[in-house]
Amino acid sequence: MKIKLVADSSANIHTSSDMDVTYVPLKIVTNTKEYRDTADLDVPRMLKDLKEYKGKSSTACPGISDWVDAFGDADTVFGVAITSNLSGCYNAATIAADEYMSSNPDAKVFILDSLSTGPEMQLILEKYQDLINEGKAFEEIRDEIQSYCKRTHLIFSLESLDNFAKNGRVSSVVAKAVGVLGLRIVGKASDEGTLEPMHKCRGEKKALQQLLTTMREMGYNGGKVRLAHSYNENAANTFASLLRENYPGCDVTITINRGLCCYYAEEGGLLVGFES
Ligand code: X90
Repeated sequence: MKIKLVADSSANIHTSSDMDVTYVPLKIVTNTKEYRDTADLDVPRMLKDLKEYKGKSSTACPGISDWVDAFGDADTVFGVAITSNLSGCYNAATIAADEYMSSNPDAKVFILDSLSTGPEMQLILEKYQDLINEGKAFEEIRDEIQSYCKRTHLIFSLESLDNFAKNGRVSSVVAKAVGVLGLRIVGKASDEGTLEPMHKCRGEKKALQQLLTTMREMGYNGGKVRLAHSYNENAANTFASLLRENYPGCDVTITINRGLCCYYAEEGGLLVGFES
């Protein structure tokens, strides 16, 4: 029996070697160019291009056939998609799942709406992999992953919400309040899967302290943490050390955001996925 794990590219972990995940790329689009968020996308180059580019840019989710292609010839598929409240990705994935199951009557497909993105999706994929390795049945895995994602969370520190505002995914009033030099917004993925700003912090050090406080308030007590940064290794390393000082032995790893997350989290952004 062939089991497959699939996720859209906002999960960021194309480079991970211990998990076999098939990625369905989102796209970053300008009037002159289209960047597919695949494993070989040169993200720093894309960010440089976008900085120089004066026109409008946006993103696009994968289509139904992209998901069906990712399912390949698997008998069992487990997947996870970026929040359905900010993207059409999950919707396309569920239509693809229905199509796949009607043309392969023995196949089973389950796609989870993460109501989140980035490193929280990474945690979910790791959990799927553990459950598969334990040899659990499809239905058990489907139920367990749904309870697991109730105790996974995503918080972030961002320096700019411009691309969110330009694409109508937060109000421009919220975005303007953040775009002040040196100010960072600390917030979370809400229960509905939208961006919820919580605190304005002056300077990175304060933002990192606030992230830790927010994690605690949300029930963090030494569980797994996955950090993903947009070329801000310093913030990620400092935050990882802060965590280890406070929770000795906690399991923290660091990845770099891929195209989609880098586009929205923008330079300096830090995303924190964690278990409560
Ligand atoms: O369908 C599309 O075009 C994709 C739209 C994606 C919009 C959200 C991207 C979020 C990237 C930024 C920081 C975390 C925010 C959390 C909100 C759930 C990551």
